[in-house]
Amino acid sequence: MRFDILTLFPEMFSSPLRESILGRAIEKGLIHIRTLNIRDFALDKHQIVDDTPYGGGQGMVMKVEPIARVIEWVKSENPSARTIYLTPQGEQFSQEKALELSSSSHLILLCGRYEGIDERVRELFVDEEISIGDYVLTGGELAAMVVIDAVSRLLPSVLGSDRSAEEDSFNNSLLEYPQFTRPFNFRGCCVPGILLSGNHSAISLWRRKEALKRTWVRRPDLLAKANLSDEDRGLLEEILQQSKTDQVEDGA
Ligand code: 4GX
Repeated sequence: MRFDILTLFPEMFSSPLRESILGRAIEKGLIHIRTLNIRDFALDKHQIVDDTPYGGGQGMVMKVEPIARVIEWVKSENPSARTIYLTPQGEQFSQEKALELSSSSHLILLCGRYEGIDERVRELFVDEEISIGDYVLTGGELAAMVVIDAVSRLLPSVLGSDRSAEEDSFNNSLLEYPQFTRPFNFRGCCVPGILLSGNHSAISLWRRKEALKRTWVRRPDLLAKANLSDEDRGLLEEILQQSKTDQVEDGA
């Protein structure tokens, strides 16, 4: 899969996407990430990429021509590349969206700065707008990195064979159970005994119950959407009963 990032700050992408799992995916040729500096596509002597807004108001707006030229340049290589603009006005990014994008072969990620881009870029060149959440960043660069990271790890053989993206929380729509590794006792805080029992079916059941408990407490919205088995419902009933006894014991 290929990602072309259109940005005024290509340096921001050098380290974060080249470490660890994504670094190995690039080495193995599973993903290709290229940054294109929008400024290089400005034709005037000073390579100007922004200008004051028509109608007045504060700040600067990114000009249409350099962005049009860089997108047309990428599209001349591959007309089927999909152009995504990162903006708080876009569709909220999610695991489901990441999965959908992972079936594309070529994404163009447009990173805006200042007060945004000239509206005609959207009208003429943008296929899709994505927001990574309801907060305001200084530019679309970090949002593009979030999208690339979440999409890349869903590609076959990017995550090692020991771990499939399929098993993740959100795919089975529950939060994950708590994990422990050595030492057994850290400052008097011990690992739950069941995990040392060697009883694999009991361990699976404990983990499922902990995942349900955590989701019920922290993300009841996810629980409502989850596909629960009869066993899950039984465990949830136990969790509910247990929390009631705990409340009585606490004098709540
Ligand atoms: N999820 N930003 C875009 C420029 C901008 C300003 C005004 C449109 C209108 C963001 C996010 C995000 C900051 C990227 C502002 N564009 N992107 N940029 N949240 O905050 O994706």
